Amino acid sequence: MEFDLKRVLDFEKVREERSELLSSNYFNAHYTYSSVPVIFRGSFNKWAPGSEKWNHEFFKENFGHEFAFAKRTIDGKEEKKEFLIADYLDYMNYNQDEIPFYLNTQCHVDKPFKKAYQVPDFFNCWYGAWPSDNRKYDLSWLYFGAKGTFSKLHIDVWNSSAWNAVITGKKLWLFFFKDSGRSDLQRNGKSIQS
Ligand SMILES: O=C(O)CCC(=O)C(=O)O
Repeated sequence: MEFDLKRVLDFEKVREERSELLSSNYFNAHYTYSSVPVIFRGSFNKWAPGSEKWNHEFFKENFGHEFAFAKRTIDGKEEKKEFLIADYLDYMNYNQDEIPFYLNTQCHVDKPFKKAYQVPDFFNCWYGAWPSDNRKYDLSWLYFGAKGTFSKLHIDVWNSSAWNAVITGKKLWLFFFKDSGRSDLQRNGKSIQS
């Protein structure tokens, strides 16, 4: 898919920070409450010591035996397919699909893996601080994506904000600011006005 990035991205608004230098007050004022995306380069391996070893083989060994659903949308029609995660990791490398399936899973949330990374204090929120028994969802996902996979333009569940770490590969995010004039943002599958 070809994008004219200069037309859709407003690079001026995307800031970079050093996570070890940030206080929660500063982060909330500059990013959370003002809905501004921010990039932390090279920080994840400090939050998750050892994560440089989290490659396909690592995920195969730890989660390969789990099943998860992958989705894709072709001509507006969503298809869903269940994969053994080990098979999906092979599919990532060898599939020839024009629009490949994109898999996400929460199979890590009850496992020791969830403790393999520490999130900085400034990402804490009241929902995450609740005991897990009281929470309807654990808002944490692992995404495995073959080249060319994508998520549709959306607003996150409950209008929440998210942090994402790219563990291997490359990922492109497109953010549309409230004043961008886009009226096709999706919430719960329904179009909403931006
Ligand atoms: O990584 C993706 O494709 C989607 C991630 C997402 O929706 C999120 O982090 O809120």
